[in-house]
Amino acid sequence: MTTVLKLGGSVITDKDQPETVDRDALEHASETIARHEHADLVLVHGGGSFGHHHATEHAVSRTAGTHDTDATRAIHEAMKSLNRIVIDALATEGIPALPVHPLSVGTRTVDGELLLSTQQVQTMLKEGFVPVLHGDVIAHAREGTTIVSGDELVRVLATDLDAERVGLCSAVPGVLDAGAVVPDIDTFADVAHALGASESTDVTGGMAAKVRALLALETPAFVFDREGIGPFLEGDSPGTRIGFEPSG
Ligand code: IP8
Repeated sequence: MTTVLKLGGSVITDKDQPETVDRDALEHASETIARHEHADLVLVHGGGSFGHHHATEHAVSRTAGTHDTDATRAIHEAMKSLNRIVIDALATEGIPALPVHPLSVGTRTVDGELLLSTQQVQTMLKEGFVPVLHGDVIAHAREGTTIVSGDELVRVLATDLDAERVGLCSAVPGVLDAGAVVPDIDTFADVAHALGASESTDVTGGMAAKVRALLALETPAFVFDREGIGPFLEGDSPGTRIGFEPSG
């Protein structure tokens, strides 16, 4: 049973301080994953203060591209640095984590559709590794390069790998409406009134984009904070359940 878990950039970095890791949060997440079943687990992490500041500086988003190689490399290298730090933290806890860089395995069509090769992820899983992907820049037909968010990667991975559970660990304990966690979301209209813009620099749309991406899945998806990682990996339903009604 494949599980896809995204560690949000706002969980593992200080989003307001350029290129700053939240070591305590990253260690907590790594320890929690190590203590739970992590066979058949795919991890994805977001950009946080590594990707988003560079993307904003160079005015690159999911739709607005660049042909500037230096800008593309700056964003990609920042994300690779964060990925290395995440992999190291996981490895310290004994998790057999391996990097997968979307720039090298994904592309966007002229219509903006994300195409991602997942054979390497599937083989890694079969061989007992934990693949770790990350938000990145990718080549985009007629745009040069654009940003691919971790949420988009989660969506494609969940579909291609036929994942049974998807979890997004974010800075908040679920999707919030007036400060309270919304337990279930079945349509975007349920929460449209509650989803404002993300407060920190985030070129990929914050919680609204997250909810839309998860609604597109035919897989139970959950949004929770760091305290939800353990319960999620144990098969519980922490935070907000989005878009799929579990049958039992
Ligand atoms: O934090 C964005 O990924 P996200 C990645 O999952 C970059 O939206 C490079 C800004």
